[in-house]
Amino acid sequence: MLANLGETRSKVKGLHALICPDSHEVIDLPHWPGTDFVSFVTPALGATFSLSKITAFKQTRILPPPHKGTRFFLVQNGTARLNVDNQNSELSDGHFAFLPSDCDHSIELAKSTELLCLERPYTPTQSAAAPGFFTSSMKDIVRTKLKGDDGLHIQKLLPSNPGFDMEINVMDFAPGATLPYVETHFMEHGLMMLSGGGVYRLEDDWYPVTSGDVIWMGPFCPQWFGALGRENARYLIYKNWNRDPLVC
Ligand code: UGY
Ligand code: MN
Repeated sequence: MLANLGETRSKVKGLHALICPDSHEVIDLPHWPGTDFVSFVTPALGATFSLSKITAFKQTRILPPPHKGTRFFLVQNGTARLNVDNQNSELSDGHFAFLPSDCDHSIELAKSTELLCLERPYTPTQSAAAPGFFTSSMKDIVRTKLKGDDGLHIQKLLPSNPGFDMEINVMDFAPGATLPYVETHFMEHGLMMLSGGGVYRLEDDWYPVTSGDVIWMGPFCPQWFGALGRENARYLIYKNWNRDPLVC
């Protein structure tokens, strides 16, 4: 019997996409040598950023991207040694790095290391200088309640300084917690479910989602989430931020 009858949970629609592990396409990219590369979100969908998963199948060294954009990566498993200006940072599970445009760097990945990587062009502002390179760890970022809800917490991985033209947050929902209302906003999102699951409303569709699923939400995509099950649902979410809608 055929194991796969041409079905997948993945969906691509006008203002959103849900990309699930059962439809991942693993490719080789010359500037990510020694890795399996899965691209979840790119400008081909209508997004202004790219979001990818990288798994090193051997020890390897990665150089800056072939574009002038910002690179953000999160270590999801294994270890990465980041070199910037001859200074090394050892990054393991839950550590992340922000690398501004034109930041010369290299990343040594140990075999089996997994990264989630977001890249996008930077939009400067006259009111603040472009931010510099930094690294941190999710466990060192404070957790605060969102809109006073005891069941919904947020961690802001990037500083709130207006030099940053994006936010990358972790949202943590206790079982049964939900976004307070259906959001519609001009910012777009890239999201990866880190643990747990629930139901995501995107435009007029409702999807069961679980750990490993990735979502792109375009500008003004109506969106809502409710956590289901017995463990907290956590997701990492990117959005463009701090810029006038006529500028970004
Ligand atoms: O920051 C946000 O816009 C976030 N609350 N959106 C979302 O979780 N879909
Ligand atoms: Mn939102």
